[in-house]
This record gives sequence, structure tokens and C-alpha cells, in this order.
Amino acid sequence: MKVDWFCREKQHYETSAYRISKMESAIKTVVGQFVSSARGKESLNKDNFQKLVQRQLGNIMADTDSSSAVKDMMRGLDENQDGKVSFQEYMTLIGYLANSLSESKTKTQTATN
Ligand SMILES: [Ca+2]
Repeated sequence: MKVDWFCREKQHYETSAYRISKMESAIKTVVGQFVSSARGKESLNKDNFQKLVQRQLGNIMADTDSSSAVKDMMRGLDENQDGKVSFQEYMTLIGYLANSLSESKTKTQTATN
């Protein structure tokens, strides 16, 4: 399966009804936040990771202002134990959050049915 994020968007954006979808936009945001927070590096160090969760996930996650809580979260994500959060490790967090949203929506639906 071929994925083409840039050419298709560029070619069609101005000339046709093509608009990036909500889901495509969400994926771009998730990736873009990692890339800009990593400031050109491949992984997030503790400070970059804390800023990212504080600024972008502070509404849904508790204790993002607490440096020790963020450190604990980082330790949980840091699979290769290099003290940094790689993109893959960051995706574990995104997957966890997506899963928790899905679970809460399922529960809400079950409760109202
Ligand atoms: Ca790591």
C-alpha cells in the first residue's frame, strides 16, 4: 500500500475539492508535535517530553506539571532505557490514550443503552 502525504495534498489542495480529512489531520498533528518537540533529534529528552505532555495533554492527563510524575511516565515508556522517548515509545503513549478514550466511549454507550 502506497502512502503519499505530500504530493497528493499539494497537487489537489488548490485545484480540486480535496481536503485533508480529520483523521489525516489528526495523524499529522500527532507526528508534528513529536517532531517539533524533539527539535531535530530522534528522541525527546526529559524536558522536551515534559513540555509536550504539559502543553498538549494537560487537559486529559493528571500531574503533567509534576516533574516526578512525568519522569515516572517516561520511565514506563522508555522501552530501551536510554533515558529518552523515541517516536515508537511516544506512539505507545498515543496508543494508550486512544485506547483509554475508546474504552470510556464504549462504557458511556453501554451505560446509555
Ligand atoms: Ca527510549
